[in-house]
Amino acid sequence: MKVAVVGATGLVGTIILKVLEERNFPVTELIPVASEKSVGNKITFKGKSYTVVNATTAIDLKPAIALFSAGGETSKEWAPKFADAGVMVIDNSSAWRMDKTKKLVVPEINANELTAEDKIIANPNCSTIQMVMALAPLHKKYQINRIVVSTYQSITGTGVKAVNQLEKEYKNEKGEMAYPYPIHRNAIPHCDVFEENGYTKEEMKLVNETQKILNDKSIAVTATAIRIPVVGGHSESVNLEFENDFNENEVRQILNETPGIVVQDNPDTNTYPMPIYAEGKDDVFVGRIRRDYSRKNSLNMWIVADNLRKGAATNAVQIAEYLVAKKLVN
Ligand code: 2RA
Repeated sequence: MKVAVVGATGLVGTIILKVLEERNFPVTELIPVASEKSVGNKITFKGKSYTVVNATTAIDLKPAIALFSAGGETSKEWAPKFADAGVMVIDNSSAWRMDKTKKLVVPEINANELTAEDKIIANPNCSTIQMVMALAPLHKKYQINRIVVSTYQSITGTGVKAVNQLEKEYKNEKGEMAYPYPIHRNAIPHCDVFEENGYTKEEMKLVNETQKILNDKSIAVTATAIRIPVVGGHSESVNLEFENDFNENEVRQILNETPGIVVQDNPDTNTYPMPIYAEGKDDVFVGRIRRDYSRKNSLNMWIVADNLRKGAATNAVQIAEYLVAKKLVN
């Protein structure tokens, strides 16, 4: 199968290529796509060298699937052009996520909604993916009424510029700033841009995307997204209020039995998820599961995942795997 990776030279694009190789996705020909400044560069994939091309050339090469991770503007312009050429697009930007005509997919939760007519499929935001992975089975069992989430997000979510800023600050050197403030020895309560309502786009993604993926606008969600000087993954402190009461061990059992979830939860042995150990893995790790005694039918938990993998690249490749498995793509 001819597969295009649009944004192949970026942080997530590079991980998409790695995941495609690791999972032995049936790529017969890779079409790495990037901006004009990278056209002509070479990329090695499965031991073979490929030349980076621009989007126009990529369409002419007729890929079956195009995995996009090139920002919202590029997706808005080029995803429809790829789709009009018969290519199934899986887009990692926020461009199409809240479009009523587009599916927003975490394969373990709602891949079954996909049809061959879905030519542009939206990959949810990283912090949303890891949260709904844990919440979907609990919503099904206990009906979630309210979610209060605080995220502690890796700088890799911002990209190479942020990683460079932290490295420079760590060495006490001056460099390009990805954030309005130092990130070393700091926590910045500002992920993405502020909206009129005082929340950031990142926080509103957690609200809107969660309701869309769980297909339930009655779920009340409020979020605070924090950037911290960590590289391995995003962490989330989540407080849930259910319609129905629950049993904590039953919650652990439900999560343990959910594909893609690993429960790490034993205070006696200091066992709980941490980004340093989640890095490079595709699972979503859940721990610190405990009743919130201050409120009826309420539960606290801690959720950690590698934001570049299950939060982006792996989820996108899993969508592509679903399309192939269900013969929704030629
Ligand atoms: C972030 N989730 O972490 C956003 C985009 N990757 O910055």
